Amino acid sequence: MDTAEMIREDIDSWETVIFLYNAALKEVNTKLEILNDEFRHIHKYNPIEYIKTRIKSPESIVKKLKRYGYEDSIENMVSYVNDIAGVRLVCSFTSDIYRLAEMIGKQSDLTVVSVKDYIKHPKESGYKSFHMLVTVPIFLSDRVVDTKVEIQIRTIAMDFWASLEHKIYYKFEGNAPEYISRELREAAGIVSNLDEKMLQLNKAILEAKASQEKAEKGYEYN
Ligand code: 0O2
Repeated sequence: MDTAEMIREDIDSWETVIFLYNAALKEVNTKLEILNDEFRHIHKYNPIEYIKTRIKSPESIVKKLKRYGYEDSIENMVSYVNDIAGVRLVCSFTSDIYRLAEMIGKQSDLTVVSVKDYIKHPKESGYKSFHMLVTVPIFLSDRVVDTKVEIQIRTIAMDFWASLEHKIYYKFEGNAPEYISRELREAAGIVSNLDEKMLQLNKAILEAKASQEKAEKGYEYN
């Protein structure tokens, strides 16, 4: 059963819906923490720098429904607003993003509904991030409800840009002067260059460390 079916059956209160989305956030958050811990345990490396979770505000939900041309009802909200429960994974390098997306895709109790790769295909604004819409089963006392969660995966640099751009855009309510949009796109380009530079540097550091270790081992045997 999904959230919309559950609402059609009997439950139509805002509190119940928010309870479900909160439960879904907890499930996904715990899952991601375990994946991160396992990765650290095996590879001595953290792919996730930090995790943020949020429930979309009622004002933003209503705005989105209006933008899509739907009336504001609980049924429309669970059917058409996919990011009511949102998890943001922030990592160091772009390579971590795809590694995490693959790990999430392999979780047998998560269903990947859709994927949007705004890293390979950035938005007009310059926005970059990897989005996955998943459903997670929430086990209640008498039923199981598949609940949607949007997972956004991005680097620290992408997160820095997106957070500031979001604030600036909100100040203009989407109608920023052209030169501001242009400069934000330019800043997004700088962020991409920085991400690329840090990725290359990290590769160089790992290679240098590996050859140093190899040389030290060789020295021990002689
Ligand atoms: P907030 O405040 O973060 O909740 P869909 O969800 O598929 O029906 P939508 O909304 O176009 O359609 O989905 P998309 O493109 O996956 O974007 C959803 C979220 O991604 C946004 O939620 C933002 O969090 C983020 N996002 C998308 N585009 C941009 C952008 O240009 N700049 C920034 N800073 N963030 C962006 P909300 O509802 O807009 O906001």
